[in-house]
Amino acid sequence: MALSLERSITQDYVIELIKQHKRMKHIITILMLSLMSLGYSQNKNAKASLEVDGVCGMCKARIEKAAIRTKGVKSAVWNVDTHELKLIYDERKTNLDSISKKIAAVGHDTKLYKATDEAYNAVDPCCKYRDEQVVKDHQN
Ligand SMILES: [Cu+2]
Repeated sequence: MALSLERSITQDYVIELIKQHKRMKHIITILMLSLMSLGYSQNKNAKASLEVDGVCGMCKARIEKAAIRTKGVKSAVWNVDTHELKLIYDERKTNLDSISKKIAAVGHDTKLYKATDEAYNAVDPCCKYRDEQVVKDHQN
């Protein structure tokens, strides 16, 4: 009597363990699948370009520094003639919106965000890209 009771407890326990094991396998499969789909949809080295206003080498340094300091940005190269900022960034960590905000915060207008007057006023006099005369001075 005692023996058969013991056996059935052990059997129940084993059955429960197997059930749990199956459930765990199921959960792990779902987790793996969702992680894989995340990995496919989010690029670690996404490439994009963003229009950023500026006029000179100092602007270039300021724009690129602000972009690079944004977490997830791996490369930032701004072209003074085309105003194009070429970016390589980790999509899991940042996006164009966040990068644009960081650049606007140091005084440079982007296609997505305009710098506040306060931020714009803080840039050096030679960098006043909203001033037509300053822009002209840089064209020769
Ligand atoms: Cu400048």
